[in-house]
Amino acid sequence: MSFPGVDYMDIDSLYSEDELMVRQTVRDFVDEEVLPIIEHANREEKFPNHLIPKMAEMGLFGATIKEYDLPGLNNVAYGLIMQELERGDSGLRSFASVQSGLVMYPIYTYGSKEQRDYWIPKLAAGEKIGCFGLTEPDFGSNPGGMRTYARRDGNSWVLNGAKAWITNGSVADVAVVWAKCEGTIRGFIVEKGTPGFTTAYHMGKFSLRASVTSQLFFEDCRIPAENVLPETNGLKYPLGCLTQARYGIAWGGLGAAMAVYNTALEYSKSRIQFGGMPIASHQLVQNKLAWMVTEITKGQLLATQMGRLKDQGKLKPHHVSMGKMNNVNIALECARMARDILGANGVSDEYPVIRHMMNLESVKTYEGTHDIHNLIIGHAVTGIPAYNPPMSAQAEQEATERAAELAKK
Ligand code: TGC
Ligand code: FAD
Repeated sequence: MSFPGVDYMDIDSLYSEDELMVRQTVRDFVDEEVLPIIEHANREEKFPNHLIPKMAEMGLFGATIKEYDLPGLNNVAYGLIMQELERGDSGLRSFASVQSGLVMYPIYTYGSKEQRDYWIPKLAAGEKIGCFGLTEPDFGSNPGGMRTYARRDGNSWVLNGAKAWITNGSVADVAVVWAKCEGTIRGFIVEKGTPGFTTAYHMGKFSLRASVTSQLFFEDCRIPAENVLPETNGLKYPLGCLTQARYGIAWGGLGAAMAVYNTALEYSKSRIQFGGMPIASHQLVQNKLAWMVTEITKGQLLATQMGRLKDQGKLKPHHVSMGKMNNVNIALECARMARDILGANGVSDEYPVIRHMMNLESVKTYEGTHDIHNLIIGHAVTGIPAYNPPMSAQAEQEATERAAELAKK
């Protein structure tokens, strides 16, 4: 059955015919190709690889790029794609986010013409899969502290270090890796199979099971000098990529919220308890449904305004933080309420609710945790960065000693 959408306040009137057509195309794809197989993929802890060529054929990778015969869609249409993909599964949206926002975006924006001409068509066609290595075992929210280093040696760069929690890491043909070198941070294109580059799966994940997550290791990994992204020179370059991916997640969260709300609504209308009335007739259940549809509607307005600002070149990273933080948070709350409304069925994968709920725990953490986004908003409104509060002399001494210990390992 086709997904009816969630449109409490004629939000569709804010979208153009083209935007609605793009949404419908992806909505149909998710209904027909994703929903029938996703619970199995989730159980088996496997990404549904057979969907990659179909997603590429639909132009879902690099959809906003105007060159290389790519669709050149506006940012609202792109957001609606992400919404529908995540209505299917966060892992599917993750795949598209990483490929488009974290791999194609930096190569297209910071890469040389040769790098763009070589990689963009292959990544768009899904012939090559990419991953983005920023997080390290000891540096998640604070990527500026990273300990992966690149050293120039003649016509090569030599990489040493490790990255953790990398989506698509073990299956990627190419990794965009961020490393410290010559007093700054730069992005490097590292191809699968390069000697000194190995990967390992993160096993035992109870969230985003239909998505591959891996560690990347670099041990005297020598890559050609021309594999550096020439325009990168500082932390703001990887953070700029995150702004792209976070924008997509703000829309994606809505998709997951719509999926669980719709499931809970339908379930509550058919589940009979106490005297023959459906549970939807009870005030406490209606209160939950009312909260969910209110928050989804507010989230739609937030995402749509973000998209319009992005198209006008006015969207700031701290706006995106509000979208990512809020829409993922309300999606997780919706999932928890939906799980409750479904009673015991809420913990069974016969329904999509528990899968979305578990997925959203990761989505709340990656691309900047909920609290980091609150700090970014706090920084924007007060002008005071609170990420790294001043330390007492003793705490600073202890931190220096800890860092020295870590560096020895
Ligand atoms: P700070 O001094 O504030 O900033 C350094 C420079 O960067 C600029 N900047 C940004 N530029 C573009 N976009 C952004 N979002 C930016 N945020 C900051 C800033 O203006 C400055 O520029 P300049 O010219 O002065 O040098 O840096 P900080 O070290 O104090 O850190 C700030 C903080 C905490 C906000 C930042 O480190 C942060 O965002 N941390 C969160 C890390 C994170 O989100 N990691 C995500 C890893 S990738 C991932 O999770 C993929 S999941 C994919 C999937 O499966 O979907
Ligand atoms: P930490 O930074 O250790 O944070 C732990 C807790 O401390 C959080 O609650 C955080 O909010 C809080 N905290 C930290 N600093 C502060 C502070 N200053 N003030 C207040 N609270 C604070 N990374 C990539 O580079 N590429 C990927 O493709 C990728 N994919 C991922 C896929 C999955 C499934 C997951 C789970 C993660 C992925 N990540 C990826 C990593 C992700 O970006 C990090 O997990 C995230 O940035 C948080 O880092 P951390 O886990 O080290 O948590």
